[in-house]
Amino acid sequence: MLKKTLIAASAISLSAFALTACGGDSDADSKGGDSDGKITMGFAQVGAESGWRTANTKSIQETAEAEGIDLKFTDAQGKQENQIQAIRSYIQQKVDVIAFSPVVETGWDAVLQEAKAANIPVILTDRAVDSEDTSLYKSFLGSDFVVEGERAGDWLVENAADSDTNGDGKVNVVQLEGTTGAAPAIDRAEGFAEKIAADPTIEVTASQTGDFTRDGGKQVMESFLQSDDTIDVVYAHNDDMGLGAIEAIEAAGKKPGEDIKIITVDAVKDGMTALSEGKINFIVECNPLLGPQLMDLAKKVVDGEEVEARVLTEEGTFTPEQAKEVLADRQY
Ligand code: GYE
Repeated sequence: MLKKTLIAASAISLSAFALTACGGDSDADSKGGDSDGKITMGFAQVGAESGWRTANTKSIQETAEAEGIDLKFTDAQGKQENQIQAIRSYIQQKVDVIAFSPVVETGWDAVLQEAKAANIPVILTDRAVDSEDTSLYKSFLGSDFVVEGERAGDWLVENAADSDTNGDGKVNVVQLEGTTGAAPAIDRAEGFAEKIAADPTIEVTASQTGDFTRDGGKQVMESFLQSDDTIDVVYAHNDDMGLGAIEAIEAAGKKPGEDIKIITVDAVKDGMTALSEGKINFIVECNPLLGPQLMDLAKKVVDGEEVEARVLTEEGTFTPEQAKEVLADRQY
């Protein structure tokens, strides 16, 4: 059903959108925010690839409901073309505001221009787009992924001696990358590389995408372990891939957290549990609870208020001891 609607929407050209807009679709208008004061938001989510994403979706859905915002929600199953189709269908439905978390950084200009031509404000949440034209969106709400990568790199530089688990004077790191072309994958690799450059004993010996999933992390780690028995450290761009790597390491008869150190990003409950058990050594936090800040921004842009072009979320880092302290109170 949904697939059909989306395909139909994508087949409509830009001029057809303009015509519909001029003709005034009364049905859509009567459902829109203007007549009953209720804001309609179209949200195009990446997918359900990780614990982080599940918590993010829940936060958005629960906050929209609490704030009386009519939320139209689609899950793109990790595919950019699905997100583009969803955004086009939101334009056609004349929602008041569009928000989305772009699966990859590039390739958004055309559809964002269509939203702009239809006078529908767009808010980027969680991930950025790589576009020269910043007038295509009102604000970008989310973490600084370069800083997250730097925090992971700083920890490794500080703990380099301890992390040389086989004592050969070198710290061999394998990297489990997030989705290829996604902002958090690009930036977390960059921030990490910048920091570890300070210590010539640390080297990334292999790096491959695990697509931010547990299964992806497990499979890539299995192949890394088969071809290299000198791995000291895993740097995974999210908890889920780190958890997959733990399974692969245990299956290979090694002890995660001891024989091979593990650094991850996110700090979702399963990650924090593994951290408290000493199977992960360090987690850089990335907060998925973007719902309240997103709905706040949406109300402002729909009211025509100026908003900050960049809204950052606040986050920290966790060691195993700190994980034990905060685990019981964590919401996600
Ligand atoms: O770290 C990962 C998810 O974009 C920040 O996407 C998000 C990332 C998050 O799949 O777990």
